[in-house]
Amino acid sequence: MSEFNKLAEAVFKGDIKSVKAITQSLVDSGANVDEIINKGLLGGMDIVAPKFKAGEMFVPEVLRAAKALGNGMELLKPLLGDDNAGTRQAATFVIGTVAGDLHDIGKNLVTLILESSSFKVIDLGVDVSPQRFVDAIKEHEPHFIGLSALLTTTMMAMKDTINAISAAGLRDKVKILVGGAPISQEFADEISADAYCADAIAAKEIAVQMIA
Ligand code: B1M
Repeated sequence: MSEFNKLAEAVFKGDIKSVKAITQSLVDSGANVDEIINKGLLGGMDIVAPKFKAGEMFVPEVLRAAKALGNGMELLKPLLGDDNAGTRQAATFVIGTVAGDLHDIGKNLVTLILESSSFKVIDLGVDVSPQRFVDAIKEHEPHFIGLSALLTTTMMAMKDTINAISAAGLRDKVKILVGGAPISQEFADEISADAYCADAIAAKEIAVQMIA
């Protein structure tokens, strides 16, 4: 079994000690950080997903896996290099998972990648109401709003959020980026978001392009 597979397996098992040890040993051996994230840490969630769907894994076990993944990401955070920090120092990003939705692993990953690229990120957490996004725009005057949704039932809360931002007269003050497993480019267009982000790296790259 490769070290990446061992790391994925440790995430799946929620074995924090092994996740930290294998992540560190991959770093020490010079492995590519993107590969450690994608093949190792997120590879673990790829094992979790079908088992959770099939009812073979339950919420506490999934949360343990998520926690283990987070511990691995924390070790990698200082290594997520910044290629062009100067241009982004003033760019603020308000991010949150929309109302009714408690999934935050993807959002946290996006936050980590953005912070590592010198964006100032204000994370509103999960189950964030449209009004809280509106209030955050008024308070922080961000360049970007990031909306995350993982459930087909909460996708429409993205639309509600964008409508609330428009109704508050703030739509032209922010770029709205959306992401999450059920989200697509078509859906982003339908709800008049400014961009769809397939993953955390895409979110960073799109935001960088928008402020260039
Ligand atoms: Co949930 N869950 N879950 N869950 N869960 C899904 C989403 C599901 C597809 C599993 C399944 O049945 N196949 C299914 C949704 C089905 C549907 O809607 N059609 C589901 C369900 C049904 C539920 C519950 C209803 C289960 C229940 O209680 N009966 C419940 C809902 C709770 C709620 O939110 N109200 C629930 C609960 C949970 C847990 C609490 C156990 C846990 C969440 C823990 C946590 O987040 N702290 C959980 C998990 C872990 C999952 C799966 C297994 C994994 C999600 C994940 O973290 N993926 C998931 C199955 C799946 O997605 N295949 C599932 C890894 C993560 C890195 O990827 O979030 O896609 P992702 O993020 C990516 C991109 O999408 C993008 O970048 C990220 C990194 O590259 N991205 C953005 C995401 N947000 C972005 C925002 C941006 C930009 C990019 O803004 C700029």
